[in-house]
Amino acid sequence: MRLRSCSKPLAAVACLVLTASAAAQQTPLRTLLVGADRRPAQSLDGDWHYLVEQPPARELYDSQGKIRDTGYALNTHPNISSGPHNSEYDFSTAPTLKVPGDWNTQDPTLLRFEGVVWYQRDFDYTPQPGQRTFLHIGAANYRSVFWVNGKRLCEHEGGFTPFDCDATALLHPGSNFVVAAVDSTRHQDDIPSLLYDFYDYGGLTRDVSLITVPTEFIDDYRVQLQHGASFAPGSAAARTVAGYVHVEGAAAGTKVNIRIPEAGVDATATTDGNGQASFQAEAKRLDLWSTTNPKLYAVQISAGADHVADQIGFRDVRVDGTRILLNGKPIALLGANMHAEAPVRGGRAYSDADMQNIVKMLHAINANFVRLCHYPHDERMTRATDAAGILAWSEIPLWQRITFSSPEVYAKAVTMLHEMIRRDQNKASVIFWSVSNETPNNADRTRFLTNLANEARHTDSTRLITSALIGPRVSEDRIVQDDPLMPALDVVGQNEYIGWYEGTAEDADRKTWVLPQKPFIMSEFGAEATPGNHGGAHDRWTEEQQVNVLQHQFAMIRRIPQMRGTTPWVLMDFRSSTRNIPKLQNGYNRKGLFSETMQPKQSVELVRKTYTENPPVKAE
Ligand code: GCB
Repeated sequence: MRLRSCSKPLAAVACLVLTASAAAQQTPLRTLLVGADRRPAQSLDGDWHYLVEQPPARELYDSQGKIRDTGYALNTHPNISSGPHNSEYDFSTAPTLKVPGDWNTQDPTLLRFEGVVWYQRDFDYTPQPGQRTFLHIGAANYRSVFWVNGKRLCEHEGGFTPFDCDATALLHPGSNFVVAAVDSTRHQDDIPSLLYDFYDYGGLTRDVSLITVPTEFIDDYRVQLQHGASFAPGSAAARTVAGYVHVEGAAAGTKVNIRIPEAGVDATATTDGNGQASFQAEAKRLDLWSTTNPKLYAVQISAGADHVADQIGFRDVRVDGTRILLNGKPIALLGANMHAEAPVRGGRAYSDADMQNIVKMLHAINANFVRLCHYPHDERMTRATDAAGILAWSEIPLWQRITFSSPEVYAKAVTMLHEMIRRDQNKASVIFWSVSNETPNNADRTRFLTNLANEARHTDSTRLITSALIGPRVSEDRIVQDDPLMPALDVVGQNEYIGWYEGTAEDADRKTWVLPQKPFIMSEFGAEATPGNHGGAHDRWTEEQQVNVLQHQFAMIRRIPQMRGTTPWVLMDFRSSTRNIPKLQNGYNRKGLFSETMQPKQSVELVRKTYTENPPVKAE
């Protein structure tokens, strides 16, 4: 998919123009380079000057709410000692923020700031003839606008997915500058909308770089185990690798080469009129990726002068009745939820060290699964789960209530879904695309999410589509889940907080669940415990009560035959502006098994022991 850049105010979806024609190749593109993190790049991470704009942010928006291309965007310097009075800002002497990184945890005055922050940095650049250069942005929360050398380059909406803007025509040899305005202001028609239980970390929260590619370049590829392989006893081992490579700007008949030397794959294919080359090749030997053997292969893709080298695992995931099969074998998913919150340092997670700390905590509970909440995490996270053999659930930030009746909001959701899928479509660990979390059961919502789930399946039929549901019909102790969204899902996530938001931990012992014949995951349950706070099993906010709630939950889950996975809420305490009980919460949701500094609460040992010795769910 490629997107032409456009100048409509901040509505990326309005700019979505699918183009198939190679003839339009000189038009600036906004695209999404698959494997961007694997390409040689000129990093623009580091110190960026910044200026904060208080609402209503008139430097960025005119009185109609349209983006202005004047003022800060031009990065002029004030005449301080001579000449006429002109501008009253100066990036060159302004303080700096680190990119990647949220602004909230870097400047104490911005801890709770939600609004517009302007960023600027200089960089040297040497154009290379016959090449295109993209500004790659890993994520900018929530809306962002970029100017290069004083000219508008692109805009993006959505705080958790990457985008690439073709800056070729705006760059020149020598010194250049880029200005970005990032707006984290909440609006009703955003995704997420006005209210959510996680922190609105603003800024350029992920890597920024310049990626240079030839005029004809690989922008998209999928290299996977052929879906639908037979794993039946006696059948030949599944080892057909299949997929496609898309070459932007390529004429029909362009040769594409896919090599996986260790697996003995050396395939060639040719592009069709849309630049797409499909291939299928028998591997001489192929170790399938699994939780116990997370084997990744070096994959080399080339087309003309362009090359991409990736690391890809090959596996199959599917549903059979109420079972989830990984490489043909039933699997039980034992995990936890996790926000993209940096352990110890605090703020948005972005570094390899952050990801390794998260993996360390998952290992500590003997998890083989993680639900990455409630938005796509940094790509380093799914690289880390690929390497560690931890299966992952990835979700778009469609949290509880959004404007389900709006076609514009639906278009935004589709864009976010595509951006999420496209970035991680070659990650073996990612087995679930989740379309939402805890949405109200009504006709608009059901239509919206059913269409979105179908869109997800249509875009990627090799993974399972899910959503975390809430609010089943409760009649005394009988819980009947009959949400009409379920037919659109392959696997159903069920959230509930018996013992915390409702009743006592022991109430779980009496519940019976009436669920359709589908695989379920108990995707949220838990209780808050202030780290180091001790008391009896019924004393709220204590580690002992958290353990008690989880114990009764595990016992209840064990009695539900369709349950194939559990993810307690949540692996680690996380910052939330809605959690304001002094001393007990201090701005953090305390349902973590670990504190925000990775101190294990008593529940860590309970979960580890349960997952190791007596798992609450069976594979079949
Ligand atoms: C939920 C939400 C999650 C919250 C959690 C809580 O149901 O899905 O985002 O953080 O409950 O702690 O209330």
